[in-house]
Amino acid sequence: MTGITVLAGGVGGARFTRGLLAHLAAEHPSAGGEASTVPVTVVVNTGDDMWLTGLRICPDLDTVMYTLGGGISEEQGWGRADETRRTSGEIAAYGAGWDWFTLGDLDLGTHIVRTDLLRSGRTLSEATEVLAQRWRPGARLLPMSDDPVETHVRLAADIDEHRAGDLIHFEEWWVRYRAAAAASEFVQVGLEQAQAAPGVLEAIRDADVVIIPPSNPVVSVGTILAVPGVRAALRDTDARVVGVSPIIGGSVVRGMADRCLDIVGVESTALGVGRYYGSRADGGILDAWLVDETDAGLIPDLEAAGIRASAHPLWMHDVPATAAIAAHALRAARATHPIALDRPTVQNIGGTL
Ligand code: FO1
Repeated sequence: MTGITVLAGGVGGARFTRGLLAHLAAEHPSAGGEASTVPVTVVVNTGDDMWLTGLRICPDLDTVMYTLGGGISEEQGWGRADETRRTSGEIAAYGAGWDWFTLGDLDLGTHIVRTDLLRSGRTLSEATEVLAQRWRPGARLLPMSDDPVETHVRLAADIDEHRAGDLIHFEEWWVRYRAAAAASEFVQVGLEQAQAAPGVLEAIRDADVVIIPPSNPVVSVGTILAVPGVRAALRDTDARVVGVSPIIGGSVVRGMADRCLDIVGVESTALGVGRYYGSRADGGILDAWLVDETDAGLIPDLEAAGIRASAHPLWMHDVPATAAIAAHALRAARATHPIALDRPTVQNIGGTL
């Protein structure tokens, strides 16, 4: 059994994967130490990554690692629980770093160790593996690439010290300007030279199911899809590819993904995003698409676009609600194609190898 691969960004992807792991632990419990017999790989967006005060910051990798490892700040969705900000206060007092981008004291521990590993010659994949050994996320975390790829935003108007036409890092646009600064395009700096990280293309090609969680379709999922080889792997895989809409009832669930969709000219609806991903029959990536019950009226239009859609409650209120969404996603995969998860394996019937 080759399991499930999730292509995730930050908060939405991390929370969805937490629910998926809870569902699998309940449905496919393992006799051994692992929670379930179904291996899960999370391919994580690294386009939000940056160098800041000498440290390599990987927001989405850390959000997934902390969320699955139990260290996340639930109210923020990012960063650590029980965080303090003494060191970032000192950094700001020197006029260094970004005073509008908070690096908590506990979080800095992760950035310092990761940067130390990178400076000692480890790849981002190797560094991620070392950090994950402490957090035991219950899934394999793979950066989409070990090569630096940074999403930048081209400003459409002067703002502060920036001029129209300038490129600023996505995190400055997202955090300092709350995605409200006029912008004309996203530019993934370094993408052409980037290679998929070891194991990423195999994790897509060999999976039983690939899930596109409710992450930001443009700067998170879109960036992963733009890594050379990823779209081809999605086209060629025998896995069923199931997406979960990040838009419910015409508004984004959290974050400001609608601002990103506007910039790339995609309608901020479950139909718009479904079409943006496209059906595999038409050269897109979806075999199935989950929309919220309030968007059930969009299903005829989605079907007309060749996208097999179904309506379910998609609010990730808590882990059980998210586990139910994951169950619907796996059922949608089975509906399009019998998958290995259904076939009883030795472990599932309590036997031992
Ligand atoms: N988001 C904010 O809105 N404000 C912050 O100060 C902030 C700091 C931060 C530090 C580390 C980190 O891993 C994430 C951080 N984020 C912050 C969240 C980040 O902008 C988002 O998680 C993703 O980049 C978008 O998905």
